[in-house]
Amino acid sequence: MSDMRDELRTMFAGLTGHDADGIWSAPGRVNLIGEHTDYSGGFVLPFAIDRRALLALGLRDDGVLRVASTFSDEVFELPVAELCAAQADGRLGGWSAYPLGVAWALGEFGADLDAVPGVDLLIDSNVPVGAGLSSSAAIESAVAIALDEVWRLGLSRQTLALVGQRAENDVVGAPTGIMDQSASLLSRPDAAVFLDCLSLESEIVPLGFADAGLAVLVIDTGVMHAHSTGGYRERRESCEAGAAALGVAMLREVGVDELDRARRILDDVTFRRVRHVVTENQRVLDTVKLLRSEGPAAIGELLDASHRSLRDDFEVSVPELDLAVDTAIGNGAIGARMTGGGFGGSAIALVPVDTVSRVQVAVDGAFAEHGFGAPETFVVRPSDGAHREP
Ligand code: GAF
Repeated sequence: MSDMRDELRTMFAGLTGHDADGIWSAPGRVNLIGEHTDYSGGFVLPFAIDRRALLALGLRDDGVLRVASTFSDEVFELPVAELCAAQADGRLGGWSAYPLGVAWALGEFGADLDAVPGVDLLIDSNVPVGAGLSSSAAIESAVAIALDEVWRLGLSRQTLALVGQRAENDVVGAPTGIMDQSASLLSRPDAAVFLDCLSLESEIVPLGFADAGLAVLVIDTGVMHAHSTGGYRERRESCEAGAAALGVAMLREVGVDELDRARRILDDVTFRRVRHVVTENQRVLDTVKLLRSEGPAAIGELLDASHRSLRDDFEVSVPELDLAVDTAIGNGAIGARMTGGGFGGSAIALVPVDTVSRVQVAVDGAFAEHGFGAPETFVVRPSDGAHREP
């Protein structure tokens, strides 16, 4: 991380002719459990990973917002005061939709975009893109905390998560929930964020993986996913339709004991979507309880059950994710599941530390045998949320 910071500082000075006023960073995340529950007001349990977006910022005195990155040659520039007009005419496109979308959304949450100073932003990231590890939320969250500080807005972390979500929903055009930005902004080292997506209350739940001799292995299938199109939106609509048919505002209000009634009222597909959300909410509560009472070695079966529910009821898994999960479990993982929105992306496996290599080799072999592209596998550590770097 300190190497990345030094390189970013040097590049920033080369690009702008002056030193950065500060460096901020925000992590990607994996979701331990609680998938496709956030937009139904449910429970989630993600944690930040040790892969981060990094942002160098310098104040300007001409009111202009200029964004560059280490991963694209495109540089975007416009007066801060023009953000609203640019958003209205659909000019905030490409990768700049993330940082500029956040700057615009801060205006929606009270920033006076006619009065705040201009800034130069240079963004770097080592969160893999399209892997279901929230590379976009990492960028949004880094921009959100940096601008909140230099524009002296004093917004809470939870409000900044809503700002990132607004950018994602209204500027990027992905109808996502609040989980990813919350994980990036609220996480603490060696812990998960237990978030109630209805009240937005959150608790930090210690994970204790290292003490239990466990590691979390990410298996990035290499199958790219996007949430602005297709399946994600459809699943969300099914949940909303299910809630309406059951006479509630959000599926969060439906308990496991109401599933028999739901089965009688709903068509088969909608019922299965609803059953996933309702049982997944319960699995999050059970996971938190087990983590607190028995520790992480006890949660394996809940992770496996979550995956089966996402595969069979919610139908957001793909063959590569199923193979990753089955192979990990067959080679010593105590639990495994897809993580994130699905339709590609990554699985996670909770693995005894001394079994990590065996699982990696087995997953590589299984993918080759099935003719799938080689996956990327790496261990992640539960890490700190967004912060200003020293
Ligand atoms: C994506 C979305 F961005 C989240 O809001 C969440 O819905 C997740 O998919 C599924 O749990 O990461």
